[in-house]
Amino acid sequence: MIVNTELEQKGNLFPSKIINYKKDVDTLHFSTKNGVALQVTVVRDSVIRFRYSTTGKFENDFSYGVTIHASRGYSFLDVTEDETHYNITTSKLICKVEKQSLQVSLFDAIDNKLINEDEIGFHWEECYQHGGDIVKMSKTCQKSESFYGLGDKPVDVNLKGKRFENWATDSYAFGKNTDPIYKAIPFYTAIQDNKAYGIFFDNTFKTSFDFAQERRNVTSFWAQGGEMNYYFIYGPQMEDVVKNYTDLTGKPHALPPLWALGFHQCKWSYYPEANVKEVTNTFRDLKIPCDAIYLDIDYMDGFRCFTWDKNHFPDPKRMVKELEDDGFKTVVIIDPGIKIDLEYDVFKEALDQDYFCKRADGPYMKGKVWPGECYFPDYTKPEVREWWSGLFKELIEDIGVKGVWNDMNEPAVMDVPNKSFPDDVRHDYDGNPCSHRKAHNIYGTQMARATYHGLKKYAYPKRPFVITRSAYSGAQRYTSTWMGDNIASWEHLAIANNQAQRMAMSGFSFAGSDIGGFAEQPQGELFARWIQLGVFHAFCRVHSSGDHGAQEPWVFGEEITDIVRKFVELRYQLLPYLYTSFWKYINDGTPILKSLVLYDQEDIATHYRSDEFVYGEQILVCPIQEPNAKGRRMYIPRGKWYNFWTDELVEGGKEMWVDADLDSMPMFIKEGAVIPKYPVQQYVGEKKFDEITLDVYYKKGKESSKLYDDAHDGYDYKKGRFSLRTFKVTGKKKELIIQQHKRGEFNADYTKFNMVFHNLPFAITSIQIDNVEIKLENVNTAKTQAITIDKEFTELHLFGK
Ligand code: MIG
Repeated sequence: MIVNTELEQKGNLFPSKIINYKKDVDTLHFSTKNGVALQVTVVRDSVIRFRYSTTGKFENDFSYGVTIHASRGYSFLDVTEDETHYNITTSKLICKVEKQSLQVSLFDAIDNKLINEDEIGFHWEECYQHGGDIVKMSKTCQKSESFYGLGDKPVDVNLKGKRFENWATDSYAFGKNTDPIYKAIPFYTAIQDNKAYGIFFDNTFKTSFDFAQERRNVTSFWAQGGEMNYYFIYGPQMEDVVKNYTDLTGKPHALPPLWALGFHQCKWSYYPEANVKEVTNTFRDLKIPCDAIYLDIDYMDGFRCFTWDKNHFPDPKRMVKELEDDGFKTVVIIDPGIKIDLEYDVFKEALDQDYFCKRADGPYMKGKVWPGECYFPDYTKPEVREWWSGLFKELIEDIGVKGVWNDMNEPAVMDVPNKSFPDDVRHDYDGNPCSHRKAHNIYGTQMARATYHGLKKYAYPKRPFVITRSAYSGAQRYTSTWMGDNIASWEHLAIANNQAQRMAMSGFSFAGSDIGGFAEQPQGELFARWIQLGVFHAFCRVHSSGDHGAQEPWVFGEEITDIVRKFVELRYQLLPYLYTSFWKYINDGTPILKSLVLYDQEDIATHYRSDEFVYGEQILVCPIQEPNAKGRRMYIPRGKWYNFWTDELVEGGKEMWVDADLDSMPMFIKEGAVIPKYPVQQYVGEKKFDEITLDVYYKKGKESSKLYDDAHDGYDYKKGRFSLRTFKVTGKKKELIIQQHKRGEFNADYTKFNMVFHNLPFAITSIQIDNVEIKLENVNTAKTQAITIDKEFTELHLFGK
């Protein structure tokens, strides 16, 4: 139950008038007559941090959420004072702090329009039970205002009218609107009057957000402890808000290895070895591309982390090698619970070194998980993380496992009502000792972080791959994620769609759901529709509990197998497009999926759309989320789009019916786009190819597209060994020009581009490559017009009549 005394204002305390003000470089310090202190820090021109203390003293300024790599610095800062306010002006924002009440309002520095203002503003309630305060913030909500973000919430895209809580929770078979679930990402973006701003409430205690639910005109957020400490991030474009938030909390430290963007197959559990091989062999026999196979908890000896059940897996190193020779990377699960067993070296070592979490009065935190009674490492202690990283040496370096899957790290505990640690458990919190109330939401992220460092070290010179269930803001720096235990139902297909979009707009693009559903079993039709959605999520994995039968792509009959193959092949063809989108994400925080509101906020018709999204920047996708459908109505955002399957050109800015039998799905390409495609491979790196395809979609006018490439693994790309190509398309009535700009030192194996032209409105009469006319026999005019040319061209010019 969320307790907010907002309405009654019972027990609420408020700042009084400002009596002191001091400026210290980028930070303004205010203090009030009743001892409240406010620090306003200008992080960037469009990012301002607000930090309040009710005692006049601040805690040690430490955050797991904000990265040390965050950009800092502003181009302009000016502070003035008038009778009623202090006015802080940057090149993007004007922030006014009211002298009598400490209330804050923020304006666009260019047009002076109000963006957001405090309602009551900062206030608090004393927390008699635990000490400290319940810190609260309330802001005015404008009539037309909409809200987005908050990580994994299983709800429609627009959050207006709803209230949420952040407390990482193991939520087996959660449903639509279940709250909270696995993650705690206290960040949202709001849009009003075409101005988008974000709020990142960097507080790891239990936090709550109310988006005009309790009162129509008020948005509020509060925490059960800690500081009122939030970042105000101005756009005015939503995409810029998301980018700035991602910059603040961190982009992934490295690109994933390309295989991690392939298709993954998982189940609880594949064992023994023969069963694993049967699955992988069937993928190859049926020619369904796949790059990764997962081992769930049963591979271990009695669920002891870092051990193997030698009956089922007599020689893991050999097996992993054989799988790898067949193009499969092995990913294994590792949970936080360490079995209490004095014969077990991992347990013994952690006990001897004092690495386990303890209760307030000293005893160990004991909890039941899969191995039985367990103790749990305190991953919030640097020394413990270091030790944990080291445990991966054998698994990664020797056995050859390529990825690690961190589960149960909310942390989840069985057979207790709150499903987790009790509040009094102590944590180091990197030298800021605290109780579980403060460390709970960050526990999973710190585990994934320690795992990531282990893999990074022992997989070197290859890139690590980690996946986590629980996460706090910033976890995206280290790991990918999935949404936990969903259900094989049509409703959950829609939830998966919304969660992936929501995660992307919460700075965490490397995400996906258990395709087909974890609990229960899908019918073939649902499985096929879910695959169609899943191939457009950066993390693409089939997983199920196995309780209700098999969930491999071939168990639903031939028709479904063929549809699955078709869409997984499409994913593999589009890998260079996804990889380029991932590069944009790690480069400047651009989310890989864009909900329509993020794609075009100015068009208010997008503000309540939940189903459609843009994959990368130029592919519009809308999954079919109902049985027996022959198509669906969907909203096409403004601009012109080509139906991917028919090349029919449609004008957006309206809702329309789109045909999509079971073997198809609504998919559109933005006009002018150049979409790179690989040949189909059964796994990443299976083939060396001499050419790749560039699908060019004619546009009258201009459009620019990018193609990023590198060695697909390793770190040479960080030293300049990457290739970035920009294709500028200019279409005229009877001409099409494609100019290529190249950057970077990497040279891919392929030497040619097969240029395929879609919907040229003219018949080609001549072609020039870098001003040299080429023979027309070389043009394949069969269906679409195509031509194969050297990849190093600078300008391709088509003339027609
Ligand atoms: O209590 O490892 O969400 O993906 O297969 C269940 C067994 C523990 C929960 C994970 C799920 C995984 C399962 N785990």
